Amino acid sequence: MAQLPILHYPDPRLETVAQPILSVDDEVRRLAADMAETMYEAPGIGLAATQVDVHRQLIVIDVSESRDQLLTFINPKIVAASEEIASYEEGCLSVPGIFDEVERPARVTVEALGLDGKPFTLEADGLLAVCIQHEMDHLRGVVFVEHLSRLKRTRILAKLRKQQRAM
Ligand code: K2U
Ligand code: ZN
Repeated sequence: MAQLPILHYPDPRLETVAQPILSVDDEVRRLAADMAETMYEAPGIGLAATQVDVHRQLIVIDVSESRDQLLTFINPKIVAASEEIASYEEGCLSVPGIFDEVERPARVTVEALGLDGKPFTLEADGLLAVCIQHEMDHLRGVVFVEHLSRLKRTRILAKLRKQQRAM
């Protein structure tokens, strides 16, 4: 397995819309394993293929305290979302050091393929629901800061540019 480099906002490659995976083969399974290793090392609770500059519909998530409950979603689709909205302070491995409140549906139902190529359906709430929606945003080319106000985004960009100059 290998750790993969993570793209940092505002890299335009993060705006790429991911393509569906047509065949769940060993290459896809190797990519998922590398993404999981990258996520655990970061550390993070989710990672989308877009963030490692692979524009295919694949996300890995582990919201467990024990860090041993890995979920892999291939070609995920949200097929139902609650009217109830929940607010959660989100971060992103592609936007280091930035955290802010984002409002999203509190519960979602997701249909996807597993690493065995078989379809499954998952009902999620809490942090798992937030993470699934956050990662699926990445597959649409959307970073969580796009949900914030223009003023906040401007301030975040200035902070990130200052961070990058200091490196
Ligand atoms: O996309 C990413 O970079 C993964 C995020 C996942 C996330 C989803 C929803 C809410 C917050 C984060 C990273 O894991 S950010 C780092 C992190 C780690 C643990 C808890 C919260 C944030
Ligand atoms: Zn993210």
